[in-house]
Amino acid sequence: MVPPRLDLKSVGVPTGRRTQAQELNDIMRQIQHFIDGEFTAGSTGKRFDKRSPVDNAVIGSIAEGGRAEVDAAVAAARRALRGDWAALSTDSRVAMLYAVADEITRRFDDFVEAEMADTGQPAHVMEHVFIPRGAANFKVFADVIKNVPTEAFHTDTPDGRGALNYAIRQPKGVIGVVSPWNAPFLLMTWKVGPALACGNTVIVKPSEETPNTAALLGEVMNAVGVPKGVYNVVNGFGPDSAGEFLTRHPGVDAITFTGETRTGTAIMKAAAEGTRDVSFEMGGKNAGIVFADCDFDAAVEGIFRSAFLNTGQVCLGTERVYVERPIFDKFVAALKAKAEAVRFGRPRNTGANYGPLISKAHQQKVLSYYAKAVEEGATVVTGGGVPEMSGALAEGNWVQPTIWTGLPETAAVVREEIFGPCCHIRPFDTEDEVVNMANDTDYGLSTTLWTTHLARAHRMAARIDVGITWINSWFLRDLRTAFGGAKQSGIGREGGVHSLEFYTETRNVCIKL
Ligand code: NAD
Ligand code: 6OD
Repeated sequence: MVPPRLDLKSVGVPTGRRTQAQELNDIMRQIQHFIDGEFTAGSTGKRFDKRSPVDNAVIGSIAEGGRAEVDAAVAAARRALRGDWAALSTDSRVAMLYAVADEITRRFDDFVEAEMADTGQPAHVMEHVFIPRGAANFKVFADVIKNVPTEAFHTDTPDGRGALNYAIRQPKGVIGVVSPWNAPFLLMTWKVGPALACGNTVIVKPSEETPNTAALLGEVMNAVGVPKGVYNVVNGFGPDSAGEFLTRHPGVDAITFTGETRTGTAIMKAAAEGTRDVSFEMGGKNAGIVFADCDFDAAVEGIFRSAFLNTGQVCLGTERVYVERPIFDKFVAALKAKAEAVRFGRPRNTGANYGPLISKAHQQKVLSYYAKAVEEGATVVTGGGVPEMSGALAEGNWVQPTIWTGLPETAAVVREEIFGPCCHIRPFDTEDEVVNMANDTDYGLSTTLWTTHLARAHRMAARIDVGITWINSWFLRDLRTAFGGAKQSGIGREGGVHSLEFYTETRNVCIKL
């Protein structure tokens, strides 16, 4: 699929007298790095294919960065850090970030198309969730940096004249941003927005699966006059490629990473060299808890979204569902009906509302868990395989939304993050029992809890070891709040003023009066 309306200046492809269709095709085929304000193929000469999740057709060729590209990006980011970017007043920087958000909004359709091409997810998810959040990620942190005060103390001294202590915030430096593929634009800008608002410069390493929107953002930066070197993108893989070279580079002052917990472990080791700071958002095996006193229809809809949105590829998603026994059978039947009603198809197909998984490799991983669930004795309530697709779509990475019951809490599909459209549902009888089961995991990202009993909701929220508990809701975000994972789901908190802790160094100034 060739997405329409991508800007022809996009990735440094010479336009010449070629037809628009040819040019658009080239843009899809040539994803470049964005270094020092220029799109470049880099010097490795290596490229790799981008395949569409819907049919595995090759839709792009991505430049693979090596040490030279990372070196160039770091050099550019360091120049900008001390040069043109540092020279801007906070007001000017804030105005520029507002302009970035406005330009994203102006080119909304381009971002929607680019992200749809990368992920194969339906247009409505891009239009209502992922792309608007990209714009918001710049505006919210522009507001934060403008409005959050720093501390000041009047200090007593023996001579009675006193001293004034006050804090100033300085940018931390060059920030390495390593992003995943599941919500590429939202998750990348969630880091780039606050990093730039705080006066840092960034080098983004997007997922090798989803390079398009990071490249488009380079165009946006140039269009609104963000100085060269402030925003850089180097494409490539993780180990022994751009990801590792970036995170090991001594010119990178701090690393913010979103992805798998085991990748976080590797990046933490890299960051230990030079004792650089890290902020990590990682995996989850999140519980959904449904009490018999819930608003039943809302709970079914909420768990359906949390288990199956984005084909289950949401770190905050629910792969373990616990339902209070009196409504267990009714709940399972209602969720089954919704799961069986999804309509698979291409992102722009108005008759479809459900997309594929990101890659063949991921499809194989998810299907291996589907097989494992059966081996471990699960009752397959629905799904468990690949839907029947015709024509080119038969080559896509489709899997059925899948619900299991009947497994012990020790089963692999109940313990391990699958990151697919599936969940195990188990009945429970008491609050203590369900709290123990919800907390019996190495992860601690989120919970969604459904009850109309106010005291119980508060009680449960305090007892579940996660970064965020949603009550009668899921993925309802206020970007001013602290966001992050407990246990192996993350290190640190971002959001609102919490992002300032990571993206700035607070310095104290003490004046004897
Ligand atoms: P991943 O860890 O495989 O890859 C993420 C990024 O890290 C990619 O850009 C990849 O190229 C890079 N990378 C891989 N190995 C690296 C290395 N050794 N050094 C440097 N970079 C390296 O994750 P993914 O498969 O892209 O995303 C899915 C995972 O992300 C899931 O586990 C999901 O739970 C997690 N996730 C968490 C959150 C959150 O907010 N907690 C959000 C989204 C996704
Ligand atoms: O909403 C966010 O800020 C956020 N980090 C969401 C993560 C989604 C994971 O797939």
